[in-house]
Order: sequence, then structure tokens, then C-alpha cells
Amino acid sequence: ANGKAATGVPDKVSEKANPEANEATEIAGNIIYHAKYSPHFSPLKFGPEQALYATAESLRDRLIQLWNETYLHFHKVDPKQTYYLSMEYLQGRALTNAIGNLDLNGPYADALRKLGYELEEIAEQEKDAALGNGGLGRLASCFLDSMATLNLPAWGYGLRYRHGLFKQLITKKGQEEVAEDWLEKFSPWEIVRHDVVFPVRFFGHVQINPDGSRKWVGGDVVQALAYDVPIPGFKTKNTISLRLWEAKARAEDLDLFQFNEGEYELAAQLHSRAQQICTVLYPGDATENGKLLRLKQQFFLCSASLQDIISRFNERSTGEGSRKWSEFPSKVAVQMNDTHPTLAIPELMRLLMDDNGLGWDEAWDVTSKTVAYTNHTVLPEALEKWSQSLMRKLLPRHMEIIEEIDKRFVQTIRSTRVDLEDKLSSLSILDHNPQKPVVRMANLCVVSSHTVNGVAQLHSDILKDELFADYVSIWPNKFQNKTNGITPRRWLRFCSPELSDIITKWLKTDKWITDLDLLTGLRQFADNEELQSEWASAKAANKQRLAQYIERVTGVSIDTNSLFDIQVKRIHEYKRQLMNILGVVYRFKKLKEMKPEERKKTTPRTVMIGGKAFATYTNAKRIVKLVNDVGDVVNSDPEVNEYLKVVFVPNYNVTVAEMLIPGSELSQHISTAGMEASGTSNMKFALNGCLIIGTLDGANVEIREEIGEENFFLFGATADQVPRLRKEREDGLFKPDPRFEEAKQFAKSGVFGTYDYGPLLDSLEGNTGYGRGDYFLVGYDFASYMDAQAKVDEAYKDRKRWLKMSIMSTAGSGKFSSDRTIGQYAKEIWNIEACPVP
Ligand code: 4GP
Repeated sequence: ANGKAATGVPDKVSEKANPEANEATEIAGNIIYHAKYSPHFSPLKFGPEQALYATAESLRDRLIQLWNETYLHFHKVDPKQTYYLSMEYLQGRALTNAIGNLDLNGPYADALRKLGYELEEIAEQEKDAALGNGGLGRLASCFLDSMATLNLPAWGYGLRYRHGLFKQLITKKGQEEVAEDWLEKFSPWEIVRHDVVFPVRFFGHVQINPDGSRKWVGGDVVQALAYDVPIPGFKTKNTISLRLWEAKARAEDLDLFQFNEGEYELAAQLHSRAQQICTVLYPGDATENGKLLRLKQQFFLCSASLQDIISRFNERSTGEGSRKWSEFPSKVAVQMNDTHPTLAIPELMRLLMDDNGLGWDEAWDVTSKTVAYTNHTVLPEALEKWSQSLMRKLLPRHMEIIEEIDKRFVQTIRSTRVDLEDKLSSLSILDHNPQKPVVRMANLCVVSSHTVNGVAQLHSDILKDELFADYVSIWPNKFQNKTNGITPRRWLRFCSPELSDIITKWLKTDKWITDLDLLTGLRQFADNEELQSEWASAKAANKQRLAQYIERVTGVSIDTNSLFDIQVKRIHEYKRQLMNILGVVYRFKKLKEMKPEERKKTTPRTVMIGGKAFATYTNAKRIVKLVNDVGDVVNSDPEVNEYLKVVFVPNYNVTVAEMLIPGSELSQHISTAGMEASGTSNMKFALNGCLIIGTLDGANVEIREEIGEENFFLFGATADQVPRLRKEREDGLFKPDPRFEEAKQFAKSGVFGTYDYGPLLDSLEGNTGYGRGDYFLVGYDFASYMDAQAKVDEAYKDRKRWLKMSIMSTAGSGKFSSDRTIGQYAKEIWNIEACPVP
């Protein structure tokens, strides 16, 4: 910023004659208006932060207008509409995305320049909206972008967490978590809807009316208040909603008498209980209280969203009187993002029966034709099971409904499928294990949904062949695959404008941004030297930007001529960051043993690892610590640090990803086969011309098919081999490669500090009585992993070959647009059609 701008809100900007300049002038005027009259800041100061909020508010004006037009258009046309229910959205920043989608980059950049700022500098001020943990939440956000871009009548529903995903600090102890504060000032993107409020009940009891009908009464009632975050489509008027619910108590819930007696906490009990609901994303659920709060959150999302959906269904009723309920499934599709919103099923049944007088069969028909379920993981610990007693206490009516669904399902199977009798104990929704009776949410979803889908072909096959195999024999047509995708707007066009411009230039069109298959047009130029050299300079610029960022946040200076090797994702044993760092440990040991002239022949590498560990996941936190400790030693070793650097990238989030991915050359997607449902960062990296080293897991399989096996560094066991290998490894029948033993010994030897890595590394032992017998097969895969890494080193030395592979990666990434994914959901699951605003 220049000094002038930083002193106060400017009065006006000078007019120019040409129309583009006029638009910029108008925008600048609008920004000034917001800086002056939106009562957030004193007009005496107009620093970058004030400029951000004023800029965002000027955009918000446009977004609200488009949002209103879209809403009215949908209201008039009354199409079938999809509602995406998700406990998580990892939205990241919104400014660059909104400006880009509205195609206002030039005018906004000019407007800000008139006010003394660069657009990038202003965009940097924004905090991430991190209302999600990882893949599933980011997928939901990519889906919203595609729904809007494809002009689909579709919306997202979620919760407005006061504090999103924790901020990760790296200290001497390793990872520490602090509360994140995206609403510290306020979010300029949300619109509070004081007229959209629904009551949500907890606890209480079921009352039986004289006519036999049932009603849920008593307990606590909190209010769900809607906040709309407008989601603009790319170069279209359609602007949809991410509707986030906040929990509130009413004024009359404050006990004035008690308050005046000085019993402040008692007086405001309901207020504080309401407030807890949206305080944090994913409250720890180790305690009973934590479990109760998480279940409250899930129900709160489902109940508020369904009441809203039903009221819109009634509001759009055109003819005389009210609409027939049997029409509901032809107007409404509800997609459950994993099992977290499963309570939508019993809640819809309750609303239909108890509030609207439908009988069971009619309500069941409507519900089961409306809801569909996406599974995102086969990890047993992630398949939700809720204690029946907790459920009965918090949601007594829903527990009755779930029992009835289960009873009818079991009866039907008994009378139609005698062959499944002995499978019923695992197929039923209720698990009556006397020690721990639970409700199996995935089973409830499968039984009640019209469609169940996995998120990559391999994952969907595993669901059909293993996890849900017996259900497949009952409903062979219920199961589908929808391979995940990512939005090419955020993940290429906006995060790497340099590379995007080159693609547009060579394809002679920018249509690829909404028709990503057009990228295959690059294949014919993959050998072209001119393209290769432009490609290399875009990469170099992105690497430079990344290197500056790394130095700023970690103090480590990295060599932009080294191979940038990145693994970023949640820290989890199945994702095998431990294999990555053990590979680095081995590389370090070998480099130390080499003579200086030998070292000179190696390929210099910078290994970057980032990701958050769940606060109570001990081994994941040990991995974070190990990466940091290895980095400290390697980076300060004067013999080696020219050839190897190791950086733990702190606080990995959407914004950090937007910096890392464009600057990457190699990325690691190295999970134990069969365990990563899909992965989506693999798609982002490939799209940005980054080569993948990976296993045949999740979407890696399809990426490799699309970009060609010669452009993919493959290693490791396949999913069908894993059970046998696990058994052998556990039984001590398999002897790992000597390199693996050497790396482990070296890591344990104390070279990397005094922290006790014994417990972590012992989890990699087979039949030793420690750990889990190397459940994730690091020992088995290490040999082929190291061989693949050696191939990477060789390939990188051949610059032309590497650039060709990089271009082929981008060229083959068309399938992984979330536009393709959402188009398939729309057609094959939701049965909805585009409804563009004229
Ligand atoms: C993730 C899966 O682990 C990942 O493979 C997949 O790409 C992503 O969902 C989107 O489908 N699962 C989660 C979760 O994030 O919380 O279960």
C-alpha cells in the first residue's frame, strides 16, 4: 500500500473515459462507500484489512442480487432441487474465487490499484473458512462450486461453527492445537436471515394422543437461525446458497427471576446449552458429554434443514390448496455426505407422520425415495455407531422410528430371504450386543436410501464386494460409483494463473475451465519445445513463490532447482507419512555415507510434508514430531543440505494448498491399498502437472489410467493382496527389505534427538508383540517404494522427459473435474436438471 491509502478512506476517485476504466471507477467508489458507511471500522484508517472488508462487501452486493434472482427463478420454475447435507465444508478464502467466478478480475484489480492496493495483497488478508476436517469437507465445497456453475437447482446445508478446524502450531513438543477464529471480526460473505428460524427439540418424551398418533414433547427447544453464504457459479448468473445454521435460545428462555436473584448461570442455562452446539467443529467425543454434543450437532443440522426444505416445498406449491406429499420425491433430493446426517431419515419420517399426519407406509415411501447416501471411508472406526441409550435419551421419538424401520426390515428379510437368516445380526440396523447396544448408522443409511455410492471405482467395488455385499444381494441396483472430482476454477485457473494462461494459449480457448476434457488437446504438444519451455517457466515461478512462503513460515531456505516433493493431507497411519519420512531417513543416511563427488551426482530434493493430526491421535502426533526432528537435523547438516531438505509445512489448510500444489513437481499418495477411499489432492496435483508416486489405491487407479502408466510412479501391494500380506506380516512370515531395517535403526539411534520414537517405530514390527503387527504394511511396501523413488530421481535428471510427463499429467486430468462428478450425481442419483437464470 502507498502511504496515502493507509491514512484514511479516500474521498473519491477520478473518472476516466473508457468503459473498462469506468467499471473500475464504479467499483472503487463502491469500495469507498463500504469503507465509509459499513460500521465496522473507523473511517480514519484504510489499511489492507479495511480494504479487504470493504472490497468483500462490494462483491457481496452483487452476490446478493444474483442470489435473489436465482432464488426467484427457482421459485418460479419449481424444478426438483437437491439439498446436500454435510457436517463439513472446507471453503477456504472466498475473495479471489468470487472475483474470478464473476469474471471481474481486471476491474477489481484496477479499482484497488486506484485506492493504492494490489488485489493479491488484499486477498492475503482473508482468513480461511475451515468448517471441515479434510477430504470430505473440501469435496463438499468443490461440489457447491460445480452445482452453481452447472446451473443446477441444488443447495448446501451445514453448521456455522464459531471455531473451525484448529490452528496447528509446531513447537518443540510437536503439534499443538489452538482455537481458530474465522469470525473474529465477522465474515463479510454471510447474510443472516432473521426470518428463517426453526425450532429444534432435544430430550423430552413421546406423548401418545387419544387417536393413537404420537408426538414428541418437552425437553429443550433451541432455535436454528439461517446464515446464507452465496456461492457464485463460474461465468453464470446462477448463485446458490450454502445455508449454515446457528443455534440460539429465545429471549423468553432467559429466567429473569433467577437472573435478578443473582443466579446468572442458572438463569441462562438454555442460552449456554444452545451456544455450545455450534461452538466447535468436531468436539472431542471421548467423553459422554462430547458424544452427546456431537449427536446434538448432527440432529440440529438435519432437523433445521428438513424443516426448511419442507417449508420451501409447501411455499412453491402452485395449484389450489396444499401439495400432495407423494410429489415430494419429485421435487426434493437429499444427499447425505457420509453417515453424519443420517438422522435426516428418522427426522423426515417424524415430520411427515407426527406433524403432517401421514401413515407409516406413505411416509416411508416418500423418505426412501428422497434420501441417498455417500460413503467416504471403509475404516471401521469411522463407521458411526451411536449408543442406543444415548439416542433414546436425546431423541426418544427418533429411536422409536429407527426401531420400527429395523423391525420391518428384519421381518421382510425373514419372510423373503431365508438364506440371509444368519447374516441378519450384521445386516440389521440395531446391534443388540448386551455389552454395548448401538445403532449402526451406515446400515440405517443403506436400508433407507434409494442410492448408495462410493467415491472412486475401487472404493465402490470394495463397498459392493465386502462392506455391503449382503445388501447388494437384496438390492442389486442400489449401489453406484461416483468418482470424486475437484473444481478446476480454484485448483488451477485461480491458483496458477501462469499455467492457466499457457493452457489457454495452446488450446486457443479458455473453454477448458468448464469443459476439462478439452485438456487432452495438450497431448499433441507434449513434446513441443516451446510449450515445454513455457511450462517450465510457469512451474519455476510457482516454485519461487512457494519457496518464499516456506522461508517466511519456517525460516528454512530451499533450493528452487531441487525437486519439490510434497505430501499434504491429514496425518494418519494408513496414509503412511511414516513411510515417506523413513525413506527420507534412508536417503539422508546414504548421502552421509557418500563421498562429495558421489553426492554431486544425486538429484537434489526438497521434501515437504504437511497436515494436521487429530488432537488425541498419539501416533499421528509422533509422526509430526519425527518429521520436524528429521528436518532440523538434515537441514542443518552442511554436507547434505545442498542435496536434501526436509520441511514440515505448518497449519496445512486450503490456502496453503493453493500455494503448494502449483509449485509441486512430485506428490506422494502412498496409502495402503484399499484404505484411501479416493483422495482428491492427487487430482489437484496431477491437474497442476505434478507427477505422482503412489499405490494402486482410491482414485490413483483412475488417474493412472487417464494420464498413462508411463507417467505415474507406481509401487506397492494391491488391495486384493493386502489381507494375506497382513496375516503373513503379523505372523512374522515375511522378512522386510534390509533398507527398511536400516532406516528404522537409524531413526531409533538418537541422531534425530532424544524423543522416544520406540513406540511409533515398533508399530511397524511384525510378530514382535508390539504395536499392530505393521497393519499398514510399511514393511512390505518399503522396498518397492524405494525403487520407485530411485526411478523418480532418474527421471528428473532428464528434463525433457520430465516436462513431457508433467504436461501429460495435466492433459489427462479432465475426468477429475467436479463438474463431471456433479453432472453424474444430477443425472444418475438426483434426477435434476439445469435451471439457468435467464
Ligand atoms: C475422505 C476419504 O478419506 C478420502 O479418500 C476421500 O477422497 C474424501 O473423503 C472425499 O470423498 N474421508 C473423510 C472422512 O474425509 O472424514 O471420512
